Amino acid sequence: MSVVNFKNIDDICLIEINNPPVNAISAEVRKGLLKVVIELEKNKKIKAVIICAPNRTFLAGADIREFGKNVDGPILSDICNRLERLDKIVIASLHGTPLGGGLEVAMACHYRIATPNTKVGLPEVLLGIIPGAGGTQRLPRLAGITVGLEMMLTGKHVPAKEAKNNGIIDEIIDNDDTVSNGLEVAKRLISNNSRPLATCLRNEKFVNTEETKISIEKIKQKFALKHKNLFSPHAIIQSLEDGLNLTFENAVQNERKLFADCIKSHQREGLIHAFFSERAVNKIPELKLGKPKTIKKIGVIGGGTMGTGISMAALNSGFSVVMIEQDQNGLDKAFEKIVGTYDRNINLGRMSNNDKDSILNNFKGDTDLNTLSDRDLIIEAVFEEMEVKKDVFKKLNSICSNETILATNTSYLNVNEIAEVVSSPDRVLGLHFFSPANIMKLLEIVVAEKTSNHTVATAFSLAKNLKKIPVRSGVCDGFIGNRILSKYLVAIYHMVEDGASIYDIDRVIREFGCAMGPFQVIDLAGGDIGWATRKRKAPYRDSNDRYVEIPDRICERGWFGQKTGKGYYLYGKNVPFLTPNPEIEKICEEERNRAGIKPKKFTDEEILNKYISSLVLEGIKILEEKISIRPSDIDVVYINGYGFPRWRGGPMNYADKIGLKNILKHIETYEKEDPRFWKCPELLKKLVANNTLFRDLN
Ligand code: 3H9
Repeated sequence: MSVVNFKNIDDICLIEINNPPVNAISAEVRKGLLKVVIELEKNKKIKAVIICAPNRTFLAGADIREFGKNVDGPILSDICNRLERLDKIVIASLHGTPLGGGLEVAMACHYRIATPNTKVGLPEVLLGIIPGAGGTQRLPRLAGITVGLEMMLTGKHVPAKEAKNNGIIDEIIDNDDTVSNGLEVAKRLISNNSRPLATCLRNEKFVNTEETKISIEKIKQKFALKHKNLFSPHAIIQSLEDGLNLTFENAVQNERKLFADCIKSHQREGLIHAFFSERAVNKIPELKLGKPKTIKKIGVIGGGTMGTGISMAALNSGFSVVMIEQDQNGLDKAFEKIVGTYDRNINLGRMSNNDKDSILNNFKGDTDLNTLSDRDLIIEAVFEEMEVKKDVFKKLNSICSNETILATNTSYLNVNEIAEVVSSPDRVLGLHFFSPANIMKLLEIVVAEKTSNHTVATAFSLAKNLKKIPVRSGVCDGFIGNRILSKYLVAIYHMVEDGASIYDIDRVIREFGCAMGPFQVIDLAGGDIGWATRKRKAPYRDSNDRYVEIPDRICERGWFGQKTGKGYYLYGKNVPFLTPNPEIEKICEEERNRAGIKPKKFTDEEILNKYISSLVLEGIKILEEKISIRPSDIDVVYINGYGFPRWRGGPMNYADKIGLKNILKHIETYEKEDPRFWKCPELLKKLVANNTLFRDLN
């Protein structure tokens, strides 16, 4: 069976596309589609054409694996234009997720029908490209310039009802059979002698007026900050703006040129790497061997920031949650925080009072751990102290059945040690959520020595239900994310003690594309957190390791960042954003003097090289120790948990891009200055010697 099949039923031609899993428009699909279109151009009997894809979804877009490769085959844009020019009524019968090129094919058809659950969108911007098959010209003609631009600049998936209201879909049919829907509508349109107007000819919503200019300007301003480092959003706006002054044919050609520029860009490569990496996280050995258990009832121990965030994440996905706190006061505070978050969402129009009530119906707070005896899964989020955690797990061991999965939300502690206190450690694992846990997508799934395949499979299935991106990590201090974070923070403090300015470091890392500089992050999270970790580790610290005391001096003054109004920056009602704390530089100078260091100047390039090299250095060690299965998992952690620019594809992908040879050269140079900290991993030397990349290990 070919990927594109067609049959004529009387005067109707039914085209069915079948390219699993998501009917991506590969070269084969384009060839098949063009062949049918050429047949139809010659056929005088056929009056209507239906395009559908009766498996999982209508075409979900171009086959993005082909981007950047030399692939033969007709251009989708040309096929769309020929389809639109056919002298028959062309109907797209949609279901699933007609996205990108899929929606572009549909918009080139003369009439669009959809099942109620269909979601449409042009998500190209998320991949660093622009719609390249007429999307920037046809969408605004159907939905208007403002709606069209918003859709293209956010990449959001629009539900059928909304798509119908704004003119993208003509009819919603409450029947999942897209073939019979298509046939019914085709027969009706033929018998009514209707001939819907081709999209390219609809100009009423696509006019170049003063009002249009103002609307576009408003949208540019709205997205300016979000898109400041990106290339493709500006190309989308340009394509649309240019189109207002060009004929449709020329506008589509212009769009192709802009599309080609995007395809060549590093941003496209980085974003597509991120897309596939986020799907690769699920390819782990345990999922082949383990069978997920059904989880309905969740227990959360601890009502602090993490406990409330995890509870909301679970509640939002329909789980029943029991939260345990030490006393009623703790429970009241936690409940207040949860209700406050939902109330804010109601005020922002993101949910209704009814939604809030039904979510909170699934929530119960208690001070008695025994209440957790009926839970399928319990997540502990108590104080980050080994003995405290062990005590909780010992109690859970006697309260819950051997079937209950027990998870710790520790960020650093040894999950193997925690598991030892439980009679069946196969059901113990780490579920490391990131704060705020109801928002952040990343979930590190920490597999301990004795964690069973079933437990791991259950955790991955839970992550899917929570709409999180799970990444498998082995056990080590800080797992994947925090271990790398600890390393690069030390590298950064070394730089500061050597003479670099804290504010230059933050600026350079922001300019690189990170959401925030590391010192901003410390101020946001609270300097006391890192301080507590440093104190915990102090007894085990090797006296030969270089230790910079600057952050301790700052914490000793009670300056923990935003929550104390002072940290590396100053905070307050009338204090402008990113106002440096004027006393910090003095503390740095004193510490440099105390350590006998003669400060030197750092260029932006030196700062960036050291930052990236330290990230990659620890990433490689994590691979060598098999804490992470593949480099792309590290990328996913850094993009989704630590604000690393998605368009750079993550630190390991970025290292590939700038060349592992260069990373090796930097690390070997730094190793001469500080051989303990910068000891060069064998894996890096091997990769460079073999001329291979991290990508080859994925
Ligand atoms: C475009 O169309 C440009 C146009 O303007 C044309 C210009 C000429 N290609 O996500 P899932 C794979 S740009 C290749 O787990 P779900 C995916 O890797 C494109 N492969 O399923 C995975 O493979 P594996 C615009 C693709 O149900 C499998 O399909 N379109 C593509 O959670 C299942 O995917 C988009 O950006 C693709 N386009 O979600 C849509 N899409 O099993 C991107 C998916 O080996 N796709 N795969 O890991 C999506 O958003 C989601 O995949 C979708 C399904 C919502 C469709």
